[in-house]
Amino acid sequence: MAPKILLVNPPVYDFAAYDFWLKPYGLLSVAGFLRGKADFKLFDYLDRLHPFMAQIKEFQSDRWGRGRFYCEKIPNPPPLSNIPRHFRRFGLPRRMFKDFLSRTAPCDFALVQTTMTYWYPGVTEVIEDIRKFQPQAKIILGGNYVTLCPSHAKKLGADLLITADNLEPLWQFINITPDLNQPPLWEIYNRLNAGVLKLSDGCPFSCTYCSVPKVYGKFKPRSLQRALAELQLLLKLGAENIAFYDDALLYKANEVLTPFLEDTLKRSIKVNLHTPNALNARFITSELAKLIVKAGFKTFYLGFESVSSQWHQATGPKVLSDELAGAVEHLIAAGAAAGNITAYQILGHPAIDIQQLEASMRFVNKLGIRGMLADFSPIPGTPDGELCRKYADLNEPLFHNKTAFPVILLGFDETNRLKDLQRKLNRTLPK
Ligand code: B12
Ligand code: SF4
Repeated sequence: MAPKILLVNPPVYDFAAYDFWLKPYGLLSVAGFLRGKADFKLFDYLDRLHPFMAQIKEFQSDRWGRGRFYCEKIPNPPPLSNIPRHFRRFGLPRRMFKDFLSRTAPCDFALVQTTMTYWYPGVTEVIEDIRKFQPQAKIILGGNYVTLCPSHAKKLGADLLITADNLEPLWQFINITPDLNQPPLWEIYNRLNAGVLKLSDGCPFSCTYCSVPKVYGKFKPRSLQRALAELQLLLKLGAENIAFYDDALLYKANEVLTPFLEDTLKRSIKVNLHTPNALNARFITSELAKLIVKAGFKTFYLGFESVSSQWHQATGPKVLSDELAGAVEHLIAAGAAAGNITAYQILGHPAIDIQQLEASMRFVNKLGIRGMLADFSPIPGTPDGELCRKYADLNEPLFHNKTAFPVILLGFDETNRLKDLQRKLNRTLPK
C-alpha cells in the first residue's frame, strides 16, 4: 500500500505578514518527486483560497493575486517584549488543523515546511498538534529555518531534519525512490490563483548579508522542459499569476530566462509574471526589458540597497546607481508602468553609517519609481549576520525578525522616521 503523507505549511507568528505570493514551494517540490507513489493530504495554514478565508472580503486577492491573511493578536514572545509593535498569529485558526487531524486517517509521515528562521513558533505548534492527534506519524522538517538553524531546529522534536537540498536522507527514511523529473504537486490545492516557478538555483554574487551563496553555491540552471511542464500544470489548475522564486533570475538570461519566455510567447501563453525576489538591475538591457514586458511581467522588484559605492564595496557590489537608472529607463521604454517598478533598500543593515540611506531613497524617488525599505534580518553564518551578534543573541532565531532588528539597531523613533520618509516620497509619485 502507498504510504500516507501529510503536507503542512505552518501558520506565521510575526509582527506583519502579507501574502506576497507565498507558497510552500520546497514542500510541494518534494511531494512532486513522489507523485503517484504516496497518498497525500495537504493542510496549508496560509491558503487564502481556503473556504474560511475566501468568503471574507478583507482577504480577497488584489489584481495580481496578493492579499491579507486572517490573523489574531497575541502577546509578544518574551525575547521581543521590548519591541513596541503588536505581535500576531497569521493563518487559519488552530482548531481547524486539530479538526482536520482528527478526521484524517492515520498518516505514516508528516512533511512540514519551514520558512523564515524567526517563524519557528508556527512549526512548534504544528509538531505539537501532530504528536497529539496523529502520534504514529513520523515528522520531517525541511526548508530555510532547518537549513540555517539546524541545532535550534533539532530541539523542536521532529524525527528527521532535511537541510538545504540534500534529499537523500529523506528518500532513505521514507523508503521511496523519487522521480526527480516530476514538477511540484500543485494539484493538491483545490483552488489556485497564483503559483511559483524557479528556473535556477544559487547565485553568482556573494553579498555579505545573504545565505544563498553558502547554502546553494554558484548559479545552476534547472531543466527548461520541467519548468515549462510546471507552467502548463499551473495554468491548467487556474493560476493567473506566477511569481519567480529564483535568486538570480536574470543571470545568463540568454541560456535560461530568454528561452523560457520565448517558448511561452510561441505558445501564446497569457499569464501575469512577478518577481518578488529582487531582480538584478545590472542585467536589464533594452532587449531583455522588451522581452520580459512582452512576455507578461507585471510587477518589477529591483534590488538596489544603497547609492553608496563604499557600502557596495563592503557588502559585495550588486547594483550601482547608474545601473538602476538604466534598468528603469529600459523597462519604462518597453512599456512597464513606472508605478509597478519598486526598488528595495535595506533598512537596519549594520553598516548603515556608510549606506547613505536617505540619499538612496531620494535617488530612487527621482527615478519616478516606488521605493521599499526591506528590513534587515541578520542571518547567522553570513558575515553581516555575525557582525550583529553584539546587538542581539542570534542563537534565538526570534532575534532575526526583520521588523525587530532595525528597531534594536536604530531605535523605534529613527526606524519610524525612515519608514515615514519612504511613505512620503512614494506619495509624491503619480498614482
Ligand atoms: C522566495 C523567497 C522569498 C519570498 C517568499 C517566500 C515564502 N514562501 O515565504 C519573498 C520574496 C516574499 C521573501 C521575503 C523575504 N525574505 Co526571502 N527568500 C526567498 C528564497 C529565494 C526562497 C525561499 C523558498 O521558498 N525556498 C523553497 C524552494 C524555492 O527551495 P528549493 O531549493 O526548491 O527547495 C528544496 C530544498 O530546499 C528542500 N526543501 C525546501 N523546503 C522543504 C520542506 C520539506 C518538508 C522538505 C523535506 C524539504 C524541503 O527540498 C526542495 C527540493 O529540492 C530564499 C533564498 C533561497 N534560495 O532559499 C530567501 C530567504 C528565505 N529570504 C530571506 C529574507 C531575508 C527575506 C526578507 C526578510 C527580505 C526583506 N527584508 O524583506 C523577507 C521576509 C518576508 C517576511 N514576511 O518576513 C532569507 C532568510 C531570512 C531568515 N532569517 O530566515 C533568505 C534565505 C535569503 C537570504 N537573504 O539569505 N523571500
Ligand atoms: S545577489 Fe541576491 S541572492 Fe545573490 S548573494 Fe546577493 S542578495 Fe544573495
